[in-house]
Amino acid sequence: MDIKNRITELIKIINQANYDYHTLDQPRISDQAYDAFFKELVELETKYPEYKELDSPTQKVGGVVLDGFDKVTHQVPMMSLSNVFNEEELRLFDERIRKVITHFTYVSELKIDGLAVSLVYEKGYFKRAATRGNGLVGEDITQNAKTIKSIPLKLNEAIDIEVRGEIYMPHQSFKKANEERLENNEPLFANPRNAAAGTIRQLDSKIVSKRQLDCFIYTIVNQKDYVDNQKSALNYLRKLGFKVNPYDKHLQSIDDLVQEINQYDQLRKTLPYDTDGVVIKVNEFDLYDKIGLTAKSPKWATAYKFQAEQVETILKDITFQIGRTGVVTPVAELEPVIVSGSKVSRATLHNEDYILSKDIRINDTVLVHKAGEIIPEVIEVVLSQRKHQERFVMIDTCPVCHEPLTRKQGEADYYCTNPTCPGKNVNSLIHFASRVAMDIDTLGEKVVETLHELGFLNTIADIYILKNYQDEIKELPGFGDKKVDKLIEAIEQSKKQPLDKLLFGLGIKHVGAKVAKTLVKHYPSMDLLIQATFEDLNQIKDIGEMIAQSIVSYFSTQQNIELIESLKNMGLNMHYEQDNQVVHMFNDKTFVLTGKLELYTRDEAANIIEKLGGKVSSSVSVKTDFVLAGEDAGSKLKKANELGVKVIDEQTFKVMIDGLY
Ligand code: 1X8
Repeated sequence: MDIKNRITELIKIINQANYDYHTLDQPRISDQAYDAFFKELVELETKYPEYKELDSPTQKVGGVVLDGFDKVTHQVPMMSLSNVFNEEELRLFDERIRKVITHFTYVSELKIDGLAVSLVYEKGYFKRAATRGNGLVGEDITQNAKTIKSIPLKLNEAIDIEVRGEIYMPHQSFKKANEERLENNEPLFANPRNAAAGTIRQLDSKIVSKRQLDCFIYTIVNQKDYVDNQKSALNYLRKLGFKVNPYDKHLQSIDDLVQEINQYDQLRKTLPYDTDGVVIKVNEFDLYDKIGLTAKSPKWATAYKFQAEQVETILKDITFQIGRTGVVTPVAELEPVIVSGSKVSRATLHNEDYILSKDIRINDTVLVHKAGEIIPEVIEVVLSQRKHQERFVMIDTCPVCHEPLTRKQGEADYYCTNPTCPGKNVNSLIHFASRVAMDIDTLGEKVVETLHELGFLNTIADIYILKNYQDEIKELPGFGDKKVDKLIEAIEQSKKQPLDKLLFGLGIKHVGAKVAKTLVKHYPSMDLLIQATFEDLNQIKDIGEMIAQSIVSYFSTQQNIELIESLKNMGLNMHYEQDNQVVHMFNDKTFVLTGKLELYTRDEAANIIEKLGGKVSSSVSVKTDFVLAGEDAGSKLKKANELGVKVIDEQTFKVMIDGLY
């Protein structure tokens, strides 16, 4: 088959697989098969860019980096929906329509909690995606939308059409994104909607691609040109290849809807994405003009908003947690309650400003919910229940070491700046040893705490002196010979960790795993980094003023320099080696092929060698590294033997390429 046809075929196979997996939720081919097709397509497109097609799925991995987003004027404004919050308001909505028309039906759909998006297709090909913006003018997010697997790059009909829907972040992607942010010391997304909003505004579409957003489409612009009613619109959108939420219902009256609402409310708790209500639309498009619009929203549709589960409980106390950077966070100690299905006894109060702005006081009755159905949060005080509670006053000394706390200008957080604060240190030791930093797996939280309590561990440097105390430690309850030997071994091993892991492990404020990696790429040794000035650092892409300042400040503290000196003396790796690209043993080697090959054709063998960095030559010389000899090899084999060139057979060749090819 010729290359162009193969590319077309691969695009078809992969797009179908994407559709089955991401739109229908019914995968039909294995991940391995998918990966193999994808790899083949990438290779062919790289080699033959002239055959790349507009709907190629390779665009879904992103890669375009923008300076900013262009503005897009919507051909038809993107309206918002009016809201109703209870049955009474819902019936009023129905009555207002009934004043104008008598015979009509409704369609109910789930309201997806994400960001509205408009997609334009020309002759069936995806052209542009835009955010809602202010309804009239939005932002061009075409590159980012392209990475969303359920947004088709080509429709099943070659039509011009604009459709609208909601981009959202499924719970699973949200969890993953926050796990990553936690590892990188970045602030967590409060809920999937914020995460989706933050993601879609990324200028680097590769990041968007990794975050795994999704998109439901629910309406067609100028829909009367295509279909007569909403039910048909949804079905037509499905037919075109869009992902349409499956839970729409055709209802004869508002009574039917009232009946359905509770079921929707139950259903939504089981779904892998957030919904915040039910959208109700009059089904028949020919009635829309008669029903009309308000300035902001249509009168033929509304959103019935679900109540987010909020539960009352007593705030028994406010305690303080100290993190490894020294940030002191107030925590609500609650009378335990069940919120959205699980027990909650503690909730974050964020910082002093949060508590004061809501005037939260100990012994108050408070309303608790789960932000984004996940993170427990105190929303507000039930003031009617307040008696004589005293105003909250932020502590001014560290709850652990009792040294004064400081609050920097322009920041909401208080810090314990005592470098030897034990509260800070246990956490900083745990972080240092953790898998994401120095990866000393036998030095977990409990072991650190015990060794810290007993005075063996105070600073990071103490970890590397533990071996001097191993006999003592072996006597401790719960330790024993084997465990301590393993611990010491793991500590020794950790000395070889890459420099970025060490940097991340030190717990320098604002230096997460990613920043650490960026730093070592620019400063491949600790000494170079220590000498870097604020201006040097600030010039690096992704290193802003705040990070640069924090690094300079860390390295200008005598204690920190001393710590690094002792770590250096104890033999920790202070240099960064650029990512060793895996170099195959064929790299830069010259091959001569001779004789009759059984497993590969000559071309195939030559191809493999070249892909792995080698060369194929036609004659044997002292410069030849390998002669691949098949059956009936003649003069070339003889020459190789004379010159002492290594001769391999096909089986050996296969073993050599296996695993890496
Ligand atoms: C917003 C939304 C609509 C639908 C679902 N989720 C939303 N967030 C729907 O119609 N199924 S309609 C809408 C709007 O018109 N602003």
